[in-house]
Amino acid sequence: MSVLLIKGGTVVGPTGATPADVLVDGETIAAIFAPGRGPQDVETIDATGKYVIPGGVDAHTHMELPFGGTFASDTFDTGTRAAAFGGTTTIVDFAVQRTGEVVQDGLAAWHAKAAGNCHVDYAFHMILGGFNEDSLKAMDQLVTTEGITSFKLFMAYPGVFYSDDGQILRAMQRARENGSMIMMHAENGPAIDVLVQQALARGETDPIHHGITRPEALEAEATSRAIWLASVAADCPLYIVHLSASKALEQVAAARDLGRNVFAETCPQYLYLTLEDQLGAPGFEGAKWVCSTPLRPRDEPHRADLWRGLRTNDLAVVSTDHCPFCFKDQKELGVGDFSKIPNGIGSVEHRVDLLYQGVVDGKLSLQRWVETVATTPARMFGLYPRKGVIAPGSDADIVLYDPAGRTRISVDTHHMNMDHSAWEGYEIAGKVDTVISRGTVLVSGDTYHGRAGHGRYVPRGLSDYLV
Ligand code: DUC
Ligand code: ZN
Ligand code: ZN
Repeated sequence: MSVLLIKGGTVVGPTGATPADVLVDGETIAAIFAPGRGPQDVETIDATGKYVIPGGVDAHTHMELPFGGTFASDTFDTGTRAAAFGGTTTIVDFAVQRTGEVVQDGLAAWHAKAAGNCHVDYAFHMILGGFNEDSLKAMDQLVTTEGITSFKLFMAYPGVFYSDDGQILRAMQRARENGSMIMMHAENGPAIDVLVQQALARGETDPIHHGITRPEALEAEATSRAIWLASVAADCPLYIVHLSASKALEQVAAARDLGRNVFAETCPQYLYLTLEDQLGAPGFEGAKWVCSTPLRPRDEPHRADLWRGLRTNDLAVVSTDHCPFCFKDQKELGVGDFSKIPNGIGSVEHRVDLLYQGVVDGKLSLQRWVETVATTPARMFGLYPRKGVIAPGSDADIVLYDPAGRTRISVDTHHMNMDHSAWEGYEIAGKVDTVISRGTVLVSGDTYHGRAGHGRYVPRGLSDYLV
């Protein structure tokens, strides 16, 4: 097993930024030294001028998700390689139980897709897409023997992944008993479907109508309903995924002020992109940014409120909801009918950079950057302290981040399996320099040293945050 000293950098974690040298022994971090006090006779990586941060943990990805008659275009191979390039060394992907399918069969299918193909470590949440009596028993089994401690339910997508309030309540009650977390796609699907049919009947078929027919009120209403249902289930832990709207955030903040087990994430697209500028792009171009929840109107306060929520911890985590589809043949399924555009944006490669830009812009502290992209997702989903922190005994998942570097995002240079970039032309005043996963250097400058099969399945424990 090789020994490696990362020398001369500034180690950043939730509690501060400190000049320190990090000793890696094999797959784990062995020690942290005051600068220059580590062993002299070992291999070194010079981190002078760089931030040394825990590898990113993206707690929301959808590799190969079946959706809208097609599949998300990144495989576990291409998607985790792209993640590595962007400084993310662990993903938590969503295994899927389709309607009518046995939960464990859905999980086995997800293991089969991922095993031997991942470049970085991976874990799973489980989507309960066909909730019934057996799902309740399966939840217990997944928590106790499979290392899956969080379950996603959908208040949206009737006829596909949708659960009604009774199903949601029963899942929440079971989660309260077995200690797991309910993750909620909080949008009122039946009401959205009415608006979609009305829009199509009026001939409103362009991509922007995807956003207009999913208004803030229907995200806020569903978020509020989920929070109330969780209170009926004895304060079942609840995590709202891809929160995009100010009024939904208000619901989360109010619950948190009462000390409730309510948490939320947002995604880079909601922090930067808008209904008018992207979804409303000319012609069919806006299809690139069709995702749910949708991008929100530019002149409303959503983006500023989400940045503030990240600072105040009403938003605990930034994930990507990485769900890429190519424009050609995939997004194009919705030409002439926005409701047929597969929902999703690909960002797994860019999350760490895009949030670092928030530091540069004065919207987040350096510590909060690391906390929201690595430490808190690890703690939220039972991966800590193995992941999400630079500390003796933790996995040596380490990123050297160069604040003097620059990243220009483009389809020409990204590594995701997509024929466009939702972030084309974005410039970040910083750059992922070196990426290490369990002691193995995957990325060094622009050179890739990783391989499919390096990434391992990581069974998860219960969330650290539950009261
Ligand atoms: N939202 C998306 O944009 N894509 C996949 C599923 C989801 O909820
Ligand atoms: Zn969702
Ligand atoms: Zn998702």
